[in-house]
Amino acid sequence: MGKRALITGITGQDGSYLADFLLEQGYEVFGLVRRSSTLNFQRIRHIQDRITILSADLLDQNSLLTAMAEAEPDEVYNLAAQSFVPTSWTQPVLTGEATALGVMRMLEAIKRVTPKARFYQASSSEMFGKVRESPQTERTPFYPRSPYGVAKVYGHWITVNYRESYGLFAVSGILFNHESPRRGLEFVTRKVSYGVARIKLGLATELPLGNLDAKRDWGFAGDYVRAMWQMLQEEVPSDYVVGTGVQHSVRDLIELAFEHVGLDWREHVVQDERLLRPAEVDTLVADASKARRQLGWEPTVDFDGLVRMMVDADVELLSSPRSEPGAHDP
Ligand code: NAP
Ligand code: F7E
Repeated sequence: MGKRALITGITGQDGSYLADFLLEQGYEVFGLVRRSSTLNFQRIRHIQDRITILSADLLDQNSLLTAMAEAEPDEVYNLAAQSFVPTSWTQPVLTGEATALGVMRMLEAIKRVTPKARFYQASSSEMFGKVRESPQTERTPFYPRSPYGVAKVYGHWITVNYRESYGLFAVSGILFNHESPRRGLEFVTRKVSYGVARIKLGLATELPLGNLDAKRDWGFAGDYVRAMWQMLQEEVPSDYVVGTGVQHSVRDLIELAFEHVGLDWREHVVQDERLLRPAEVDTLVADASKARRQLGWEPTVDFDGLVRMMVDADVELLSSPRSEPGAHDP
């Protein structure tokens, strides 16, 4: 019989790629979805009849206990979170409830209902924040720079703590930025690819951006969900850094994206002070040697390939008559 997996955050970027991947592996997939006034299924529409949707919210312990009892999962992937860094300053309490305490509620649900289930926590390179060393490994100390980063540090350590306190198979993947045509429109890579496509098609002339000097290690989301699964197939639970090891600035990103459609970014990008953050993470780059060595994980898409993929997808999306942001494959 196939394994059963429960994914929180299945309507998000990573949840949708992970669901695709697990279905390909023959899993029965359960997805936890919170109630909202309009359905938000763009990213999972193509697999909607192959997965089971359960209604629950990370803020509601009872709903998680019920979902766990219904799904009886072998593997649980906790990808749900308030994941946008700027929102964590305007809604710090909500961010703490979902991104920090939500992890503990998930672990409690597992401990009480399905203690044999393996648990993946979506930790983040934002925990490194004002970096103490470069590149960052599993041993680099954390110095988060936003309420989001602080909440992720709680989620990380409560996962380690439940592993050590109760013997749960619980692991954290410390993932660096990963992107795709399914990325939310507010994150910088998608904001750029979508903005470039709009300018190319004559739908806009300007693209307002914040800090162009920030540097990130950007990879492709499809590669990163494979690493999540690989972590849960190991004999011994352990935490892993996942990233490409290659760093680029936001300026590199816009240069490449505009160049790809034959435009000069200097004629279109405008700096908007309101998009600067109260505290910035200036530089991040992964040393993913442990994941490469132990899991055999390798990224298949490099920065150039990623940016071109995203720009091409958005040009195609906006060129089609009934375009819907976020709905695009892959
Ligand atoms: P995303 O696209 O923003 O998706 C977040 C998901 O969480 C959505 O499905 C959202 O549901 C759900 N959610 C939010 N609050 C919830 C709540 N209270 N109860 C239940 N579900 C809730 O994020 P992503 O990029 O796929 O990232 C997945 C996870 O990895 C997140 O935990 C993120 O913080 C973490 N992470 C991401 C990256 C990255 O570069 N993408 C890197 C490191 C770590 P709705 O659709 O209803 O909003
Ligand atoms: O910003 C700069 C911004 O919002 C990247 C989340 O998935 O990855 C993501 O967090 C950089 C920052 O991602 C704009 O200041 C400039 O330095 O795309 P982002 P993020 O904050 O790195 C981590 C790993 C996560 O865990 C998070 O969940 O780009 N930047 N101008 C801009 N950023 C945005 N969003 N918009 C701009 O206009």
